[in-house]
Amino acid sequence: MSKALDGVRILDFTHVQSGPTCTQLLAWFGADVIKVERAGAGDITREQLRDIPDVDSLYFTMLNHNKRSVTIDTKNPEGKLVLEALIQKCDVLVENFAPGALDRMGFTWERIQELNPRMIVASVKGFGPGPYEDCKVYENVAQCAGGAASTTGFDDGPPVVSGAQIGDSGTGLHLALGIVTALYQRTLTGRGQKVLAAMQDGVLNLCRVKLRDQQRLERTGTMKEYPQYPNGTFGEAVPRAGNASGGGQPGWILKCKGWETDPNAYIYFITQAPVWAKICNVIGKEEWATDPNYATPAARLPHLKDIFAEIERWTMTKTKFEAMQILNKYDIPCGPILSMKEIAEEPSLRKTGTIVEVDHPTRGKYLTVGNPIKLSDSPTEVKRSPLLGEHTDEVMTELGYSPEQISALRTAGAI
Ligand code: CAO
Repeated sequence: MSKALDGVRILDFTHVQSGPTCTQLLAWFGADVIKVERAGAGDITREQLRDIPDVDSLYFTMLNHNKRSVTIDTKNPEGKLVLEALIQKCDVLVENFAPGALDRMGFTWERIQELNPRMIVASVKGFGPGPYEDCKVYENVAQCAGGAASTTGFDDGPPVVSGAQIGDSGTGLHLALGIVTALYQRTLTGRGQKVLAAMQDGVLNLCRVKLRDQQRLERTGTMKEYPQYPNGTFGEAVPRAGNASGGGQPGWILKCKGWETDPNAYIYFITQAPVWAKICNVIGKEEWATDPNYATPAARLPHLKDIFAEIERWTMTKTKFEAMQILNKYDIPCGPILSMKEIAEEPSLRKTGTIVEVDHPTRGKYLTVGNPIKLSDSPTEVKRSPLLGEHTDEVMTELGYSPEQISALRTAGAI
């Protein structure tokens, strides 16, 4: 079966996490992704957080599936010529170097356009144009600068960063969308263009509802679905809302049976208005369904803390899975807090290809997250990440270099 991005060639100049998540997605959709790495070392993540000595780390292998690896010294004059040949042959150049690094290498937008006017140049940077544009940025810096940290955590504690890599993987997703959109526009214009996804912007886009709340707060001085209402105080900026749902249906994380010893024996419980009567029946508080203090969403808002405490008395008598089963029978929205161990062992996720077991020549078998986006006409087959420089000769041959030329470039340290 064909793949959605068959025939698209990507010059993948990415490293660490944000850029590689983007190019991995494009590879899963069928693009030929040629990862250019520095000879001898490669992407720094190959050696970071290693669990097996001298073997590519899970950090690297889980972000670089379905790619080919070539090693080129792009600061070597002959290496630069090889890179020029690649630029002429590829459709997209994706990079997430520190600001200015590509220019310092001699590959400005103007130079790339000279070499290939159809080339799309896609970049992840920490910040867009402005006071911080020259700064290097990692995941948590973006979470802090994009509004996620100030709005995550509990009111009486410090800002908290999320385990979800919204700064890196989130921006990689944004960039991938920008790239396929630019490819589509190129079919009409014949021209390439620059695509920029700044990590601060990507995080802020995912925190859109918090900018909504900032404006609500400024207009009304309060937000009734926040745990600060009615007894706490609101300041000038959107506060941390603990586990409140952030939408119109109040929710909270509640203890389940076994919470004393299992840190994940919890369930997210949503008191969705249409099923309020059913919630009252399940927890044995039938009278709340008609009591004017509890019967309507507006009446419940000042009592949310007490309501969740009462519901928790019920959830603590059930495991999170028992509670999930019972509540779902009544269409009551809820979600068990799943540990990574439980997710890794979940058979349905294996069946859909969301969790995949991959074999690797030096590491052996390991688990990875497969393509979360499923296309019916472009199925994803997850292939192991490349060894450093594994495809240098293959790609050089495709570029038209003879074995003698390849050998000479190798001797010169260009590849
Ligand atoms: N051959 C020769 N040189 C190479 C090369 C190659 N194949 N590939 C890269 N290089 C050089 C670059 O030219 C650059 O050199 P100069 O600094 O002399 O211009 C250097 O290697 C790479 O630099 P870098 O500054 O990008 O790398 P770093 O480890 O110092 O910084 C990071 C890492 C992530 C902070 C920075 O790249 C960055 O801010 N990127 C943009 C934001 C981003 O993507 N952050 C997410 C990272 S994941 O948490």
